[in-house]
Amino acid sequence: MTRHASFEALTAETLPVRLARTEGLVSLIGADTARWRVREVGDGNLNLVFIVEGDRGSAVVKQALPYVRLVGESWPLPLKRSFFEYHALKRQAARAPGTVPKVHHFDDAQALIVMEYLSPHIILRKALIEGRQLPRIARDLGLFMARTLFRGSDLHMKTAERKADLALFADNVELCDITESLVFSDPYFAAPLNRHTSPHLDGLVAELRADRDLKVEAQRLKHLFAANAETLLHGDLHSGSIMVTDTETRIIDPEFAFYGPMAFDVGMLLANFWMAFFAQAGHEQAGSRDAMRAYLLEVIADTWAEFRAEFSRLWRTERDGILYQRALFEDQGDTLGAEQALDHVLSTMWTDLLGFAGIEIHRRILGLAHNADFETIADEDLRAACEARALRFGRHIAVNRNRIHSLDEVNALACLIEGERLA
Ligand code: SR1
Ligand code: MG
Repeated sequence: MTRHASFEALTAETLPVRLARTEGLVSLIGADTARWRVREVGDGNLNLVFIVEGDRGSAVVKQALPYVRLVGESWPLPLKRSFFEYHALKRQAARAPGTVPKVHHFDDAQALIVMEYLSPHIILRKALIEGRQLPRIARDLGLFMARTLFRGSDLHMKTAERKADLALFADNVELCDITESLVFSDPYFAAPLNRHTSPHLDGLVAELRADRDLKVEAQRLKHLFAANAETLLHGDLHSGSIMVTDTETRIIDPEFAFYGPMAFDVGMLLANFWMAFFAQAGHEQAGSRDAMRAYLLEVIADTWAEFRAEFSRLWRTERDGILYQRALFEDQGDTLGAEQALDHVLSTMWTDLLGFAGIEIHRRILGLAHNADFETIADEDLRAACEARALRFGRHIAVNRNRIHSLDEVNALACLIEGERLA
């Protein structure tokens, strides 16, 4: 008997009956299940998501499906991803308190998690498409990444605990495989699930697929992703995995969690801000988005600055793991040695995050899973033009990552490429 033998997908109609005795839900919503209001709101690529409201309060019930929702039953996907999401949420809550939804209940057999309903939060990607400038995201996301990535690594954890955790998350094989294929390989050859917006991009797509330097770089990054089990990653940290209000930022959906390189989460997040930047031209019907573009570049610079500052603070105060031990540095009066090592770690991370950002941009335009920043641009030619600029930007930062030294340089490059649309 497998651990999911009794699994049955919920519907809005069956949920109140099937979860009527789930204490973690009943105590939140109220005992009279006839009064529960349930709606399925999942708009992601993989799962069912229900909002349940009642006399007492509300909750979200997220349930995995045994296949990729975006594609259908022809692409089976194990239910155990819910287990990894649950364990990642627990660890993130401990390492970066207040940044993820509270978990009220987990049912492994039914692959479901009952968690806090975040309201009036909206998905960050939607807010950026609408042109909303959220004041807190750079600080909140910089802190979230620094705290989860640092505290989940051998810089901080007891190494026996980290190794046990590494073994636990190593079983998240199929979700890693999605990333390994969809992000690092498919965009660079004619993979069956690929698609792109318009024939206007055909020439550029052919150019990128023939670009030896780019392909080698993408494979070096895949190598890093697969082989460098540095820390517990969120694993899918894009603007669709973040919920916001003007005063709060929460990070959701860590089902892709596994041990990988720190730069992956940071690069993916910044890539999504750069894509938002290049998509703004497609959302200018109601007025210029110049201020929004400037805001996005500032968010990128500030997120990286916040990340670096917090990571450096943790390096100086919580570096209790087996790496760069104090015994070798501070305890011998060699504070500068510890700072030198920190500079090495941050500068390697910088180089790698540019690579991960570049290929994340490519896969969202050339691969299976596109993003709404571009997809909601109705005019096909305009959409293709926005995407072409993002593709060229992605190629440049991925291939030249060893020769780019600051975010000012990268943001200046983004402005240069964006400026070509006006020339
Ligand atoms: C088949 S899943 C496609 C994408 O959706 C998820 O959100 C991840 O980003 C994945 O790569
Ligand atoms: Mg997701």
